[in-house]
Amino acid sequence: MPQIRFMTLSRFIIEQEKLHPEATGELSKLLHDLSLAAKVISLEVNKAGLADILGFTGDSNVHGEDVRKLDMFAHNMMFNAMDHGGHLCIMASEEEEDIIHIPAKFKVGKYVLLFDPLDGSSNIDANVSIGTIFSIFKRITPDGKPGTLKDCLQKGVRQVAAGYIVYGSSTIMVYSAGHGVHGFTLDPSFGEFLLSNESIRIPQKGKIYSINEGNYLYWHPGLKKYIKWLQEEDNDSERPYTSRYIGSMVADIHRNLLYGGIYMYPADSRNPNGKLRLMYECNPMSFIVEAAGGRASNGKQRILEIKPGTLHQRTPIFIGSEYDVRMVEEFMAKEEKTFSPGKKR
Ligand code: P6P
Repeated sequence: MPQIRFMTLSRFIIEQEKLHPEATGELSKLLHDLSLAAKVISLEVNKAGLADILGFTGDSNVHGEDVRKLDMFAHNMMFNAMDHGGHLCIMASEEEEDIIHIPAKFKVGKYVLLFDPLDGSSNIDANVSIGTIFSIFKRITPDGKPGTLKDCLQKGVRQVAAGYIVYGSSTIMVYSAGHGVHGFTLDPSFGEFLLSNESIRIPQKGKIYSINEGNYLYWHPGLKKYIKWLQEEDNDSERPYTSRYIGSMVADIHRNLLYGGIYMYPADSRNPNGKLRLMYECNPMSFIVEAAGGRASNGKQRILEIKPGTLHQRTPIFIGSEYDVRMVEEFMAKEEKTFSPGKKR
């Protein structure tokens, strides 16, 4: 009788903690609180045709993007799940322009949480997979006082943990606290995340590329040559690759993490910094992919080495199997002199 390994996220976190004597248990409790938020958000995301949640609030977020009710629900759920545990000194969210302080009535902790509560929200009404992304740092300002923007604006290499939850055919939470990348699938029948992918490793080379080819005209010439190269026939390098683009970064990267491949959101002649946000999208996803043996850059520099200037800054991103990210970097380097990202129109 094959032994069924009934490993819940909570039990796994505790067992992982035992492996590291220096652990105080605070990060474990933080991750546990995050999983609670994920369960509630998953419940709402998976309710079909719920009129009062789907659709637009009529508001727009800090970036002028239409905010959907589920975005704000997810943002509020993350805040309400995380503000009172005593583990955080400050938070930041894609949905809030400024940093988010811990209410004065709650204890201030030593960690910093940045999150995108619901990435891919333009897909909500079409029932396409969407996701929550989170990034965790240790504070760098003195303990005991409220956290500051300085605590948030740290290089990605300083993250102590990061992860995402993808709400798809099932709800999966993937995280790393620096000791491997592990995936847990939510069993809705009793509301537990069960270990489903232990020690995830991304294939060194993939056969899938993910990019919005509708922007081809505006791309770096080296990127244009790379994509055309991927579409040529060559058995040795397993070309042509397969194009898969969901339009939800978390879902695209999750698939490529398991199967191998590359996700790209480049700068182009209209958007000199691309579209995706460094602090709560690119840094956490890069932390995960690198921990799984992959690579993540802005085309020239490792994402995790980018020194942040502002909370919502954007960065181009090329992320996935090491071979594939290195290949696109080479194609772009050869054409560097012939491209300069234009000013945003
Ligand atoms: P485009 C979703 O809005 C998102 O931030 C990512 O999740 C996704 O990969 C990308 O933007 C899609 O953007 O311009 O291709 O529609």
